[in-house]
Amino acid sequence: MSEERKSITECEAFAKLRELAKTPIDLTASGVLSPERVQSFCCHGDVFDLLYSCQRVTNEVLDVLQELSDECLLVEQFQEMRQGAVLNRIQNFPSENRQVLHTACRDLFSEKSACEFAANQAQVELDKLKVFLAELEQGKIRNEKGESFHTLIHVGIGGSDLGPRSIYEALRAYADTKRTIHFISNVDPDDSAQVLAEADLSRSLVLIVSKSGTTLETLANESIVRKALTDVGLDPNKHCLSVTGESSPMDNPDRYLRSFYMYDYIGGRYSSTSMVGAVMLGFGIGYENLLAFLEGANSLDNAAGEKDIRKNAALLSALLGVWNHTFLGMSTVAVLPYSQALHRFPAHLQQCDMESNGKSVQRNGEALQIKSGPIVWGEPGTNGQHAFYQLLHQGTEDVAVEFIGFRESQRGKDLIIQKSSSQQKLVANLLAQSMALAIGKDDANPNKRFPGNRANSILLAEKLTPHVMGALLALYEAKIVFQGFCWNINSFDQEGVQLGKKLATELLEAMGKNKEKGSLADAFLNVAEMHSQS
Ligand code: G6Q
Repeated sequence: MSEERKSITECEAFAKLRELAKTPIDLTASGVLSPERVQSFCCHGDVFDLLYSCQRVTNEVLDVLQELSDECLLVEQFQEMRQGAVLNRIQNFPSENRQVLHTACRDLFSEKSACEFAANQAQVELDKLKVFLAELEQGKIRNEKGESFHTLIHVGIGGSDLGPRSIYEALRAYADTKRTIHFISNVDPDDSAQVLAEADLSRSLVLIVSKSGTTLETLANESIVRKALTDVGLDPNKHCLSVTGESSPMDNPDRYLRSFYMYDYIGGRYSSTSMVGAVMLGFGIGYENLLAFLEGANSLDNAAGEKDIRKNAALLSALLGVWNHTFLGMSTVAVLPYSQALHRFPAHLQQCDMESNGKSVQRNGEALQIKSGPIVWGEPGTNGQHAFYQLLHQGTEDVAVEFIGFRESQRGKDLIIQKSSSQQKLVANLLAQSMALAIGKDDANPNKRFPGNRANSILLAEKLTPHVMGALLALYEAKIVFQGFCWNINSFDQEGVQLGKKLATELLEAMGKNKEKGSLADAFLNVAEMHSQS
């Protein structure tokens, strides 16, 4: 099927949507936000409800979005991906040419997996991790003095940091309070220095995570941490663990207390449910919670196979995004979780979405004729309300908003103050913002006028548990993948990050040759000159 895919602009639904986008529904018009609309524009899933009455769509638009989904074979491609199709490629040009099988890492809970070989490989690694965690628990693995390890320092960057870190932050309420997790990602020496100043190295495991085993930042940080261990008389090989690709330069079990694999069919930014996230999460929140997280992700992957867009939250969310971005021209999406635990989740989505869909070439190698991925950003509410919501309500930029909320708090520690709990205040604020963006407010004073008609939706679940976090992660992964299929781009490579890396290496060399103070500008000019001549 791969070569039969239509570009979105060739779809009949594309022209229809263009036409419909000339007169989108006005959410501020009287009676539009009716009880019927609020009730029927709700996609109920096992974990999430997607409330989308405040999106600028009608049933007619939804019907054509369904046609678009069918014409672009979005669900068929998603299923092909899960079964191991080589989707990470650009036709007729050299490319990574790989399968895309992050979903296999969690396809471990039914009799038959969509891709048996990849699920088997995931199971082998998970079993290794289970044994390792049990040995730590039983005191079979200890430090030189016979003490237990109570700290883990996770060293990695990009996909080997952002997803795992945001998930750990999200699930800290479930963490073993006797254990501590630190992260080092930046090559900025202050990042490692800060962590090394705080951690008790003798009781620390250091997890080096790099799929390629060649990433400059991670290798530099590994060396810094190894030296710090050696400096206090510890043997780094007895404290360091690794997660890397098979036969990468880091695939050397002699240098690590334990080594785990991730495979080249899992992209870095999609790797949180592989060993990249699992080792640290297993240590921090325990094996059972890790399994619940994986199961949540798997349940969402299964739900994403539903073709009816009104019954598939990931697909609907993707298509609402395409409607807002491609047809209504909104160039940016704010993801606003009303949950402090999700404070790093927008940062993960920034990478997952923008590195996946920030492309301008189609899968057939031709230039894209429409805009691809939007700019994604966000912060938790209510904090964001006291920061950038001014622009959302009254600015000249039309920002699509995706709220995420939970009926219950994670920890259940709350207090009734002025007749409401803090959780109720949080949820009331979420609903208020959604409504204010949609309906606006007229005023004789132009400076106090709220134009409204600002598209937004709410993803609502009961409580942020490990299972729900897994489902949330997988929902966004599926959303991003569906949008990439729709725009006919390869969402799985990242050529756009290569040039800067290459120039940094050249600049380092040039800086080495010009050691005197003030020579940074010279180094910059030397390298720029080399390239403008080439
Ligand atoms: C993600 C990207 C990128 C990658 C980092 C770290 O999809 O490929 O962010 O995860 O560059 O790479 P390594 O895991 O190979 O160190």
